Amino acid sequence: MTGYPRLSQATLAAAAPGIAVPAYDRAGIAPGIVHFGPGAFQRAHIASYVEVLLPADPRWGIAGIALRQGAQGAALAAQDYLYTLAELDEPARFRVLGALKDYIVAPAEPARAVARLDAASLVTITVTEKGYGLDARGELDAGHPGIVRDLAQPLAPAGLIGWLALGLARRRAARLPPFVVMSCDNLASNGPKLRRALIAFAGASGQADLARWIEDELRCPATMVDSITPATDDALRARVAAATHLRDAEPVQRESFAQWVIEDSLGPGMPDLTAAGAQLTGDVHAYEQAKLRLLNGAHSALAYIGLERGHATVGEAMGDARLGAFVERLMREDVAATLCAARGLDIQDYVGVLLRRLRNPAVSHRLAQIAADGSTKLPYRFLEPIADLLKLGRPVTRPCVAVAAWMRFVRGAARAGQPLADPLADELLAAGKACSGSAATDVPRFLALAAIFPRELAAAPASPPRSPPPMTISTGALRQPGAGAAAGAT
Ligand code: CS2
Repeated sequence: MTGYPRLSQATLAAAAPGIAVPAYDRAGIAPGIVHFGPGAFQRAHIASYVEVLLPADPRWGIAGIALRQGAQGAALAAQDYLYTLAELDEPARFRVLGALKDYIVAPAEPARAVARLDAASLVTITVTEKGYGLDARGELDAGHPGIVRDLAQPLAPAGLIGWLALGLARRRAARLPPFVVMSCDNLASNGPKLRRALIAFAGASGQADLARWIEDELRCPATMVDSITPATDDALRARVAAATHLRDAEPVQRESFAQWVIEDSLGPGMPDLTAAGAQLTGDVHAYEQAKLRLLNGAHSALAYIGLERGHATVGEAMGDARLGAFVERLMREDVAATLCAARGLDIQDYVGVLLRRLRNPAVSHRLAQIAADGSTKLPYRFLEPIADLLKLGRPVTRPCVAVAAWMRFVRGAARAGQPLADPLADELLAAGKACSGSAATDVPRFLALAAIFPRELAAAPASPPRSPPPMTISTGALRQPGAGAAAGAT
């Protein structure tokens, strides 16, 4: 592996035969897209759609803006922002993508970030759920430390909302139309939430005119993005070098399946993403909800229950007959009942496709990766479906088992003195440490975390008749399929 040259524009010609590399003139590509959060998901998913457009339309190169320091930008710069995408299938497919034209670490080079934003027509975003500074209701959290900081210094922002507000204020001052802003994070109603957060931020920073202008002018379409993207590791680097004959420090990998559903409100002057395979629809909410509750919900259930049962990857957890069957019933019998219909989306067929994807032997997806940031994922993956099931008078046992498994996961980390990757790590570890082992007192400690559990849900009396209490801290239902969760933590 070490004998191969480092991937760069100059070494592209050395790529192994059959490896697709950018065949267009990269020097002529203008970065019409700015992307906040140019991590593995964006580079594996969004950039692969944009790549398809570039030979015919050179306006849509991507300038990535990272909001935190990290080594990735320098590694990508050393390869002229080229990197390899491995599509995991039998056999895997490798191609070098050239859509990324720049990668700016905003705290290090704020002026360059501003200049890129000034020149963008479309701003796409993957900063994860925790990057928005929203409260449990999905509104701007004016007490969030990052928001407080940016409200005090709107001309030198650090967070996503502050940066977007600055870019929009500059457009307005220059009497130019705003860029289109597209959240591609796993957040229910991501577009409307982002729009409301920007309006609230502009208002709270004393820019009432900007708030009104955003309200009147800004397009913020909702989107659903989907492709399972395991984190980059040395095994991938070695595989990529062997296949491409080039050394790539920052390759990315994903399943070959990819989906991008975008609310049909982009307006004029946008890249033709449908030509690259994206779907435009008026029904994005239905797609988004089905994906978040079914795929992401299944992922989190597999992560917290699977880790407890000694599994390391999604494939292993799905291969555990009891857990696989449990997750299928969670999807088909519980979550499916909470979803709204959309044209062209048959929920039971969709579940069938998801189950095949979760069992794909070509993808090794670590449960620990999915288990991170539980406090931001639980609400739309489990709590909203639980609230809907309660309204429908249906049992909530299975989603509650998944929530209970998350509580045990947190408690386990606290007891073992391990760190927790979660924006609420301090509060969660404190709750976990205070656990005695009795569900009757431990569960309420977690339910009291108002940033995660809405008051009404935490106070909800147990579910419908004959169903066990909703928050039993046990995976007992797995051991007794159909019998409901057994109370009591061990
Ligand atoms: C996963 C997602 O890590 C997680 O929480 O559930 O990253 C999931 O793989 C993607 O949303 C799939 O599109």
